[in-house]
Amino acid sequence: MKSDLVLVTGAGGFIGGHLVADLRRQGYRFIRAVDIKPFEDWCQIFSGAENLSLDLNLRENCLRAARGARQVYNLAANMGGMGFIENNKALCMLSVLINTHMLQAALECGVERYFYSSSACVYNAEKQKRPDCPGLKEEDAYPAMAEDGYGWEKLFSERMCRHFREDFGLQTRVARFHNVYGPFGTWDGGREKAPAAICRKVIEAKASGRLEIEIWGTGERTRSFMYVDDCITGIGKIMPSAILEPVNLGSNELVTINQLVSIVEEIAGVRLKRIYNPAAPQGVTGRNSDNTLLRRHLNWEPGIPLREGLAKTYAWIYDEFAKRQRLGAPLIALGSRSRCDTQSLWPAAPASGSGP
Ligand code: NAD
Ligand code: GDC
Repeated sequence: MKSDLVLVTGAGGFIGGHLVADLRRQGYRFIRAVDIKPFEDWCQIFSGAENLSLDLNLRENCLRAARGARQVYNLAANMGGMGFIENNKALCMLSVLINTHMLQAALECGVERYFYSSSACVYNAEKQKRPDCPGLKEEDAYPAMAEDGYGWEKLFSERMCRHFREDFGLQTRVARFHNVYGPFGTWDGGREKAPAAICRKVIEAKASGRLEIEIWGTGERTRSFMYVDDCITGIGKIMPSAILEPVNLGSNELVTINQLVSIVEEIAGVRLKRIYNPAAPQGVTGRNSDNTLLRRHLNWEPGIPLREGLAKTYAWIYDEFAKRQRLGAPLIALGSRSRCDTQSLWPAAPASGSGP
């Protein structure tokens, strides 16, 4: 019902902000948007929503957030790209407090439907050892060997959603997101994922005139990247569905990181010298989404082409970068700052290093 109170946690984040925007477009009149960040740090904020800045690690805050809600979309988590999750394993696991307390609160408050954003990081690492590995099917999460820290927490919380449904009757739905990108996503500071990071680095190279780009690893690892509009469409289809078990929500357009860089260079109209940094975080060797189960249930799967999504993402990051410049963050400082950020986490690439 459009008159239901709908709770979105992590609403100050990338996907949460797009979800609140979509719920408003659908005509939901009572949306409670919750995030730990102060409002000025929210990616998107809407005056028509009830916006709360609360720490959902705390049980009492989860009860306050869930009170009166009929639907809950629980997206709040401490997360980021490989540069973040590889260096913050304990912090990522502490998201279990949010997920545990949110499930308890949803049950106590009589929530009717509960969505949980899991991740492709739950998948067994052994199934992701080759760049050309087959798309991951849902059963490939077992035997379990998830991404250290973050992936194990996501897998544990998936199972808690299942047992809250089986034992207590809370109607939970779980989707495993595969690397989501788009406007309003984090694009610098260390939590960014590859698509936004590469866009930023290309923009910085063009703006500084230093026509080179540092690429983590060899550039030959593979991923699929899902544009945020597909993610939001998928959430909207999975929530009311009868899909009881965790289901992939990801693109199946597989690319190497080198191909990702080439697409962004083509969008930017520039060719850069590629400097490969094998000491930087790389994650699994190959990962793609098998959407057989999603298609069977929904007769739909993500389909926005990477080139199309990257063009919109590049344009948005370019505007954000230009705004920041106008605010006086001198280019070279910004360049050195982001390079410094990279070096602070692991040794820089050898100066003369060049990839394959
Ligand atoms: P994000 O970091 O932009 O959003 C997460 C939000 O949760 C942040 O705004 C953060 O402030 C908030 N949060 C963290 N701890 C909190 C707390 N204790 N109380 C309240 N709010 C808290 O990330 P995102 O990309 O929007 O991801 C949303 C969800 O989707 C997360 O659960 C993430 O693990 C999952 N996911 C995302 C991707 C992706 O590629 N973006 C992939 C797989 C899974
Ligand atoms: O960070 P990420 O997008 O996360 O990295 C993808 C690949 O891109 C890695 O091999 C990484 O080494 C490479 N890469 C090259 N240059 C760069 O400058 C860069 N920055 C980044 N970040 N990567 C670079 C993600 C998790 C998410 C989420 C998704 C689910 O792992 O970080 O939290 O769970 O998976 O699909 P990725 O795809 O390994």
